[in-house]
Amino acid sequence: MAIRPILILPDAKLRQVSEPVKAVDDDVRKLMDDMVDTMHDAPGIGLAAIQIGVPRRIVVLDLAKKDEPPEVRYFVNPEIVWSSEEKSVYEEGCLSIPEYYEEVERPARIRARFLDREGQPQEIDAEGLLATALQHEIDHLNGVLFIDHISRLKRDRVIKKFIKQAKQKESERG
Ligand code: GNR
Ligand code: NI
Repeated sequence: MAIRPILILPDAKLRQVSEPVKAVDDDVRKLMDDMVDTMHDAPGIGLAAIQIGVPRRIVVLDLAKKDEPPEVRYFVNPEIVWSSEEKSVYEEGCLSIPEYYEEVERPARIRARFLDREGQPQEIDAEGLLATALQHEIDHLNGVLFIDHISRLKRDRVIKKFIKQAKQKESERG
């Protein structure tokens, strides 16, 4: 188990499309454990493997509140098979775009298929924060960030800010 560094905007890897997992084996489970450690340390409610630089279609979620016991969920090769016409709006954030929050509109309810930690096929009906978080994570697997769902003006502004921050950090390192 280990906490791994989280990639930050504008890291080009965040735009990569992740590859399907062929078999849910011990290597995949070890990676998922590192993802959970990294997510809990951050802390965040979800993490996609590409956020720690691994381009595989793997997501972990834990929507439990701080004072509640952890409720980790594992999703391998998740696919949305149905989404509602009805939309809902949540204020989203992303560990790869720290300290930036904006409202995003997405389908209010989805049905997703995925493999669980044991490689067994599962289906889930999600609504509320679970639906939002799962869509946010599946976007990551396709190289999509939540800022792609906001206005171009706001998106360009936040990208510019993070490019500037990255340049500053680079010059500090010398
Ligand atoms: O920790 C996170 N919180 C969050 C809040 C609203 C909508 C989505 C999220 S996911 C985010 C963690 C993250 O960046 N996952 O990719
Ligand atoms: Ni994210």
